[in-house]
Amino acid sequence: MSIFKRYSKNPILTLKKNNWWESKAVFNCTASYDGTNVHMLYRAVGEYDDYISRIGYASSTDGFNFIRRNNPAIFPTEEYELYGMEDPRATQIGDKIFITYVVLSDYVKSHPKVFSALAVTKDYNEFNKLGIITKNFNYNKGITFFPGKFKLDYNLSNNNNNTYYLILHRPDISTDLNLKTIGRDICLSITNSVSTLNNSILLLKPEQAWENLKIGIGPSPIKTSKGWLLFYHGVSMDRIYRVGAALLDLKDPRQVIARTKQPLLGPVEKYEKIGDVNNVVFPTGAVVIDKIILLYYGGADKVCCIASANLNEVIEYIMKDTISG
Ligand code: BMA
Repeated sequence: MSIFKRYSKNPILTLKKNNWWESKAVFNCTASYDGTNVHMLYRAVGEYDDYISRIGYASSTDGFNFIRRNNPAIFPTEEYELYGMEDPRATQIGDKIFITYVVLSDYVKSHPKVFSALAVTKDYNEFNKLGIITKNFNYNKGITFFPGKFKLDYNLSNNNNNTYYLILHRPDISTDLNLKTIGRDICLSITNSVSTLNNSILLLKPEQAWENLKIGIGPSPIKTSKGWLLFYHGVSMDRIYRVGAALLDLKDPRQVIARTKQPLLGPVEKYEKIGDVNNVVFPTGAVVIDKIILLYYGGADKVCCIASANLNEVIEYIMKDTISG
């Protein structure tokens, strides 16, 4: 039995036939919570010819019932966004929300490169686009910031006070990593600039059969008394997307304290098994309200869903079902 319970009214968002930009699919939703409202951004598709995605916005006072905005929140305006924007991931840092998203879809044949870009907002109304942040890599998607800067024992010559942004990502090549496996791992970039990812270390690599093809980061890490709680997606060789989790050391998130052996959630329900891409549970958002984690995920590249669990029980579970410690 899964520790996460699917919301009985899943899916919470489905396509809107009469709204052109979200008339085919809405999925892979991210979220932030300001103490009153849960703000959601989600990937939306309105046609299959070019498969260009836009990002929609919805808000909720209880985390379950969302009111959608009619127009896309983030849509292509820059040259690098010409082929759409996919899989937003939001992180609150100070009074700003940092939103990463994938640009130049790999479904667009003429654009083999896949980058990730950053936009910043304070209110989910105006989005300040800061450009591509993965220029050092040929292919890099699934980027999530840690919520805040870190004081770490790590020497970048241009940083005097040793405080860094920590950014989780998945590069395919590695200029400075000496990785044995390539394009399958979650890496951690330690940087004092949000505009370029570099100085990466390998954080997690696939360990179990259900995540053997690749793993990729999910929502922004959640701070708990036992460590940083990290959800990620793991893809098996037969391309089934499931959810795994890890705990990282609070003071030094380069240290992995524990990690699930078994997936926490995988495709079971029809809305997870059948869609535009079958058998996908793809988590990109998480908020904690009254010690309950609400995990937001895309089902089969078609709909947005929620699964919830008690925060302490999830942590206990990960510590028990662990592959390192
Ligand atoms: C990933 C991304 C996600 C998608 C998943 C499953 O590579 O493209 O947007 O949900 O594949 O198709």
